[in-house]
Amino acid sequence: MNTRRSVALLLLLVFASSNLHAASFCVTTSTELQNALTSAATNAEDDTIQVQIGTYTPPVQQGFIYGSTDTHALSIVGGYGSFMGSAPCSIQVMNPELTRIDGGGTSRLFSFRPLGGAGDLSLTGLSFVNGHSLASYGPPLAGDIADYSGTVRLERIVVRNNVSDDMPVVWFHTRGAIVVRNSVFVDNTMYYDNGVNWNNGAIQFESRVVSGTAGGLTLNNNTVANNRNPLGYAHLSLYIQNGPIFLANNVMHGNGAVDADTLVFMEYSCWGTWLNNSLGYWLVVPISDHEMHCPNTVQELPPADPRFIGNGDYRLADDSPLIESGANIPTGGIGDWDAAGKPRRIGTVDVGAYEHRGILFRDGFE
Ligand SMILES: [Ca+2]
Ligand SMILES: [Ca+2]
Repeated sequence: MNTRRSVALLLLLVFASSNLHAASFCVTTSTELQNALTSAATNAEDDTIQVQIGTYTPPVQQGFIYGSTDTHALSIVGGYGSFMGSAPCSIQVMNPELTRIDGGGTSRLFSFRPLGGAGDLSLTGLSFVNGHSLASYGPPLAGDIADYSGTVRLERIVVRNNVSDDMPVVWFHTRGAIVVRNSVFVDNTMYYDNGVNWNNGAIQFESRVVSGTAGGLTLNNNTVANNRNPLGYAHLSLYIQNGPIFLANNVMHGNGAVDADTLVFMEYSCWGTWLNNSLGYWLVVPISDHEMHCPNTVQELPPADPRFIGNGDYRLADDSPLIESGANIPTGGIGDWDAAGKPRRIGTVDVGAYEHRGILFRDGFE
């Protein structure tokens, strides 16, 4: 067999094998979305669900569910559309606000519930809004996947104006790693106080590796602001067990205020670097007697009002101290797009989920 033929055969095999183990869905209605999740949960393949631009109403009370024994990966990506009569999902835009999971103030929104597995689970380019979960249904947006060892990736998601009557508004709990970038968690309310402060974050990410050093938390370029709890707490809660924690270019502001905007809980060990964050008032709280230093490096921006535009607009005002204040190449990277679906970096990357467009780019010049 000559070299050219063997390369062609190899390519054919690569395509054939990838097709054997990957399924792709394009959904344009709420029913199609849940049906795709149900199929993905049992097909023993890696899945991508492309979600057309629009508003999706979750099943009453319980929300959309991926309840699975499938150990493969699942990626759900919003922003798809058609153009000039082309097929659905033939083009993609990056703005997460255009593809909305909307609970209408009565339902929770979405949950990952695989019983185990190691494929990555990801949500990209989606908004989760107006969710309301009652006590027996759990958080509006959740991945309670305590036996899962894959990586959870949240990229360009917007979580806004949700209410939880019990537990956090957003809660991911896994034995794997969690990576959250360019995402917005704002104006959410929780009514919850079980007396355990690590379990009282409105936005809560837990990476609990039982042994070894896999897993970990990476949060880069997120905005977590104005989350409230009339019962006392509403901070960002990060729980790390036997893993590293990397925080870069995040802004946390106005989350509750009884204890802190940001609380980090470490059990057994904690390392990593924190670069160029504006964490508000923050605390690191040990859970056990075995902690190392947490983290190795902290370079915190000087405390300052982040100066959002205001009235529910969490982009940076022209005089924000967070403009041009980020770290360009942190561990975990910054991605290509900000939370408005625009290029992530102009000059030096800004702190928070939104890149300031600059004077030149105002008034329709974009
Ligand atoms: Ca699957
Ligand atoms: Ca910039």
